[in-house]
Amino acid sequence: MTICYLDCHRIWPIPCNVRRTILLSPHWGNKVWGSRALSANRSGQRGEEMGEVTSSRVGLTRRSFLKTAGAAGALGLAGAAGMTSSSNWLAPVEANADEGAEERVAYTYHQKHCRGNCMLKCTVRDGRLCKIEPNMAAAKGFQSVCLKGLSEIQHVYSADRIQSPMKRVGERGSGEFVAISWDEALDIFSENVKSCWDKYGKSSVYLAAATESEISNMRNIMQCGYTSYHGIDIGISNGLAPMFGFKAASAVNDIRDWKNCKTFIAISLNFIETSLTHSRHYFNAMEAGMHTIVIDPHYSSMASKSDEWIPIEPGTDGAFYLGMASSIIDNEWYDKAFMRDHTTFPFLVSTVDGTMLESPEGDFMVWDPTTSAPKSYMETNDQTPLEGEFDYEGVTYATAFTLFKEGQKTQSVEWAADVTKIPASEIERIAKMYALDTPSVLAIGQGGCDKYNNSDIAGHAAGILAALTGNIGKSGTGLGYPGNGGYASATLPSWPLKPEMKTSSFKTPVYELPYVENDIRCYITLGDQIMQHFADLNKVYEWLMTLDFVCYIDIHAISGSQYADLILPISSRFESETEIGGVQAVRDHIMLREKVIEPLFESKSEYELERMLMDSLGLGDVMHKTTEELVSYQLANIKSPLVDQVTIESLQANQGVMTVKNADTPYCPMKSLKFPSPTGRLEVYYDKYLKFNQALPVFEYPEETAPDSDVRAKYPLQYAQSRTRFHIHDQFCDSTWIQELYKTCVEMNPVDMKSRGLSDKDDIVVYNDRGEFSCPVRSNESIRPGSIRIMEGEWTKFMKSGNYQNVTNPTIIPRGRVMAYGPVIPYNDTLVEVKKA
Ligand SMILES: Nc1nc2c(c(=O)[nH]1)N[C@H]1C(S)=C(S)[C@@H](COP(=O)(O)OP(=O)(O)OC[C@H]3O[C@@H](n4cnc5c(=O)[nH]c(N)nc54)[C@H](O)[C@@H]3O)O[C@H]1N2
Ligand SMILES: Nc1nc2c(c(=O)[nH]1)N[C@H]1C(S)=C(S)[C@@H](COP(=O)(O)OP(=O)(O)OC[C@H]3O[C@@H](n4cnc5c(=O)[nH]c(N)nc54)[C@H](O)[C@@H]3O)O[C@H]1N2
Ligand code: SF4
Ligand SMILES: [Mo]
Repeated sequence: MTICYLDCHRIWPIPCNVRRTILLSPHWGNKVWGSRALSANRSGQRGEEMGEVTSSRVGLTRRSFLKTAGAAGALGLAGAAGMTSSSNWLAPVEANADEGAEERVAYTYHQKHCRGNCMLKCTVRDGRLCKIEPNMAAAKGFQSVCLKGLSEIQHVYSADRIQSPMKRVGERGSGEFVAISWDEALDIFSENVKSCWDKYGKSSVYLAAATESEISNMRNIMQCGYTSYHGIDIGISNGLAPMFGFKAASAVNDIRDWKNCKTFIAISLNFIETSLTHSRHYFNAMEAGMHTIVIDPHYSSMASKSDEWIPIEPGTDGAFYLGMASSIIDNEWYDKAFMRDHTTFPFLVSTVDGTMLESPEGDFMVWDPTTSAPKSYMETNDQTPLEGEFDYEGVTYATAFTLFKEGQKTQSVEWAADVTKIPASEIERIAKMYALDTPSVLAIGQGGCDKYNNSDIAGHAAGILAALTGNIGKSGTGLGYPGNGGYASATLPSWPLKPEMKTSSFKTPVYELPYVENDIRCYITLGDQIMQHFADLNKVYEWLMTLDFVCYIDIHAISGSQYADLILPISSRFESETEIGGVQAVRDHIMLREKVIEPLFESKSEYELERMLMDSLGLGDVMHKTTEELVSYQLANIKSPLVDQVTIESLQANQGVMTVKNADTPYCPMKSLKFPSPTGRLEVYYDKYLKFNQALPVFEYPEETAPDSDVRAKYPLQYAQSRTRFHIHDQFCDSTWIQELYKTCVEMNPVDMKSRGLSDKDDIVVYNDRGEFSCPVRSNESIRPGSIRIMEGEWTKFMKSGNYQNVTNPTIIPRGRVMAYGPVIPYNDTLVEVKKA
């Protein structure tokens, strides 16, 4: 069993095997930073001011409670009085077990956006959730829980729970609400949605859902525009997708296969914190001899537990990869046979216009030295040249590899050193290890570089490194984001609806809604997508103010709730009206969600709420009648070679979980080396992007944070937003148990603080031309000078003023519009200045 525990300085998901950490000494002008052991007290400061325990009990009918209690509002704990404030509340679980209280156990699963999906055993005593443990019926290696999971005992009963439906009574955005009945709430919902349908059509309604949301019918029944993601977690994938023919965006083996890896490079990835419960496999692989190198501007948790930390200039990962590629080329460390047989490097490209040579049948061509003419790539043999220029019918063709080598002359190792601020000798050393000390994994995160407009170039360049060296598909290799663990899973079908019930397409791309004229009139958000899924919040608020109807549906009243017309409470994964609350198939398991406790307050489970909302529109009859009916249907209709038969009863007989077949064999999806692209090869040359000069990756600086950016003179600090083990995005910010360990702050290197006259814990203002916010600053040597860091998801309520999104960069670049997954929201490409508040 694993309990991921926290103390004031660190959280380690397993009893940690402390590794040697090599700190390089990069030079900042004449300053040396990172050359000494860094303080362990990086982000988890024990606040001297302990998290305040809120025990306010505000009546449900009290007017303006949101305003009174701050933007997010505290409704208090009607019906759960004293729970959060009672220090003896936890003790009775064990201590009073013999006092005759009614006690039972139920099983559920936890959140997914931390990449966890932990299976939990919950003890309920006299109707109250009072103890959470890992479910030991899960397979070994999956029996985990972290502090966030443990603290649900307190978080479920949080003072920030939305307790009843509420309607706005003041101006939109004033935060003035009154509690109303469900009947009134459903009338408001249906009247407003129908009014938008009548006036503007069904596509005027936009439903946004947090990844945590499980419901899937209402978007189709309403035939509205729908997203759960846009502009997020797609940057590197944009660059990798063409290599796989747009049918995949990574080649990640099950992380249990890492024990076969020799060289592991983690870049823009803080895996042990952002895939906390998977991290045991990282440590297992290190024990088995895997050498680990972390490329990160900041001294991350991952850096602190790996063999090497190489600090990099933010936003320059692409240049690092290209420098590695030059090094591999210059030293001929590439795998010629792999390149010839499994990539498009030998394919012929016109030197005149960059197009790829195709046969009349549409086959790409390689050069045939025996006939001195092109032939189909399908006839590749060991004579097929990887390099060279060839004249054919009046045109000169070069192989894609020759063109790449030529292009790399301006992207040398020395050039990369200048851009990334990593010494050339280090780039070369890492390139050699990656190419020769194999198999190697290039593990790329979805934070960091992914949140820049040049991330597609980095993705393309990373793919080229794998294509040059063959570090892909085979056991011990890997390319791309490994955060979900790469486990095999069955897929559960959704409830069958009428065929015409499909979401409508957007006339304006979603990421641009706040910034350009568009047709959306009604915004329904499941979870706080207002704050999380856009940048430049002041613009987002301006847009919200123009809408006909804003409906906010969530467990807790998070920052965006104050802009709603109607707020609806849903319950957590521990609460359900019926014995069966849902099912998931993830991480090698089928897991059942049993009722742990009744829905608290007036909240409804998401499934129940969905049914009520659709009934209010007169469309509920197409849905399942109960959640149990849905779950039974899903289990009966799993079409997966990994599962023969599973029922609610068989799951219940095994503490709510079942492992899929072959669960203990690490899953390696591309081990046949038949890649999913049309040619079955890694397609390294992107002729589709010729117009952007990106057929082969050509590094571009990010816009705002480029060294010569005009904005730098006024706003010199790069603003990084990372994820933290203490939160899942905006979830758990309100958890007072977690606040005892981590409180909202901006972290800054002492060098930058000193030059601004700041002291630890001063309140500061972070600002740029877009806006500002204020919160305390914490001194942290782990932060790269020239950058500041905040943990994304922080609530307005815990700021001194403003919100962390007030300053973030929303700029979309034209190339983004043709990319596989659309443009990136370049959150990290943001410059700010700070001053004492
Ligand atoms: N506990 C927890 N886990 C989570 C989440 C959560 O909210 N909480 N969220 C999940 C989600 S949705 C995502 S997308 C993933 C993201 O998971 P990660 O990709 O691990 O995300 P981050 O921690 O934001 O960023 C990774 C690292 O990139 C570094 N970095 C920043 N800028 C750069 C750069 O320009 N170059 C390089 N090389 N490094 C840089 C940061 O310092 C950080 O250490 O996490 C998932 N897991
Ligand atoms: N500035 C900046 N912004 C960012 C990022 C960044 O790096 N910088 N990162 C971005 C990234 S990578 C991501 S993935 C997004 C993540 O942002 P979200 O998609 O919003 O994150 P989630 O954790 O999936 O969802 C959290 C919301 O869902 C609610 N919730 C929890 N459980 C449930 C449930 O069972 N059902 C429903 N309906 N709601 C539930 C929570 O109360 C909360 O409102 O944020 C993005 N925003
Ligand atoms: S927050 Fe994530 S890692 Fe922690 S217990 Fe829940 S699912 Fe597991
Ligand atoms: Mo994400």
